[in-house]
Amino acid sequence: MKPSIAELIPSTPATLSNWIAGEPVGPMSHAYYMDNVNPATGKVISKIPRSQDMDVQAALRAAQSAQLIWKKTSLPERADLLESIADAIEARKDEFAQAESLDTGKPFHIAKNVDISRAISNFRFFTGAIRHDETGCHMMGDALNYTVRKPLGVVALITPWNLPLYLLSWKLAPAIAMGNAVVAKPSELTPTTATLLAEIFNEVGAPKGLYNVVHGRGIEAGTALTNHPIVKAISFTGGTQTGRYVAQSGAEQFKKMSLEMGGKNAALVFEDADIERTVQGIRRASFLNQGQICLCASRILVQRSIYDEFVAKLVAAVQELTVGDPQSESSDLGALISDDHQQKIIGYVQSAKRDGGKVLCGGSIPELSDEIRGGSWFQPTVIVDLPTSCKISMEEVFGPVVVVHPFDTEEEAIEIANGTQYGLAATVWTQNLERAHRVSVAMDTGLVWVNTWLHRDLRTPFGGVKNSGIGREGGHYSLDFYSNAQNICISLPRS
Ligand code: TXE
Repeated sequence: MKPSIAELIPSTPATLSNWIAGEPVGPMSHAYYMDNVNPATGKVISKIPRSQDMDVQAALRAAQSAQLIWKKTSLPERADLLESIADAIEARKDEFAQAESLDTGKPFHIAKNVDISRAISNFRFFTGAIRHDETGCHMMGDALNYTVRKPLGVVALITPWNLPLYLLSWKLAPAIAMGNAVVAKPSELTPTTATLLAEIFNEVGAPKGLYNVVHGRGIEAGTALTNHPIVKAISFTGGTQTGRYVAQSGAEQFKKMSLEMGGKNAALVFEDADIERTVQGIRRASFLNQGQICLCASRILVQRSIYDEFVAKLVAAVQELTVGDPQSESSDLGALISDDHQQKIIGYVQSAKRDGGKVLCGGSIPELSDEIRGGSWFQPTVIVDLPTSCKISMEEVFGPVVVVHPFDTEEEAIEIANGTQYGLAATVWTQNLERAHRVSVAMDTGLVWVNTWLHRDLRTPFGGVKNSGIGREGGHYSLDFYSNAQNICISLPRS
């Protein structure tokens, strides 16, 4: 039988280490440890190092030494290592899923079937990508050009709390596949799976220092990393304001940068959509992971002729969602990441009410059992009757809250959808193929899904425009980002 959440919380919090050169090490300024809280219960589950400049420098030096060896390995050798990492995570899948669920408050079954499954797929995908990759070759009449991809050196991976291992592995697998060594700075709110992964690297015999982990606050450990000249590229996923700081510090030294930031994603529902399928699709797009995915739909735009019917069906479907114990298979939603985040979401719902919004379901903290009452919870919430320009419709809430707005024409829907500072993803719900294409290309976003959401082929370009980000990752876009392309031109004089 699965243990209860109370049984999983240690009576004395464990102490997590940084991982530098293949060894677990504490912070050099011994005194500083930070609490890692289980957001479902509010209890401290571990203590993490509050790393500073010196810790980051040690990790960077370890990465630099490892990279000198690693860059000499062949692509098939790297592919073998990636594959063995995927196998080793798979062998400890439940352990990883439990750690992710405890750190984030998300249901265990979602951590296992979404987060950890995808982390394994990321390593497997880039195994295949480098085994089958081709680079360019351009023939001239009297010369041959060919392109080689060269490693960058040491890269910094800064990752958020919403999909901790999923997003870290999305960056880490192509980074090492291309011959780089890595220093990772996971979110201070979700440090555990990045740490477990360091054990896996040792288990499979990776060079010591290929993957280093430095825990701590963004403003300390994060900036020490982004400012350091050893770091040749930064891949960051997180909030837009943080991305701005990261970009500023990286720009000074012309580091390569991939920034994946916030979103305020619109779902455009046309009167010719398959309503049942659309309701199910939008419910998933809005509330998976408690709405804490940068791709989640948070503004639902519905054509007026079907507005009342659609809203009624959406609300009924949302009311069927179960919020509760992350250990239970029947929980659809778990806890939010923290009390601070819960307060931020409550603030947005209050602002919506002040702007005249009507809360049709949710809008408050759910009733919960004693075991989890101390956590950071919020009900899935649907709000209507708001102007499209109000605060909650323009800013990223990053929680289980959606607003629904009616529209009359296609042009109006496009204008509302594109009317924010963000441009990450959109979904279009229609059975008219021409409209699907016409509206999709009109979206100022990096990604559009038609009649689906989070349907991912890992070869495709992933990233946003406007304040949602710069750069693309996925397939050869990742291989390009984590390497420098070099063209070699060989003269072939005509005899
Ligand atoms: O993320 P931060 P936060 C959005 C979401 C959320 C908001 C803030 O709206 O409410 O961002 O979340 C590290 N230099 N997203 O504050 O701060 C930090 O330690 C270098 C969207 O939790 O952006 C962590 O490892 N690094 C999002 C990482 O950056 C710094 C996912 C992300 O943290 C740093 C998460 C600095 N100055 C939040 N400051 C998405 N796009 O999926 C912080 N960090």
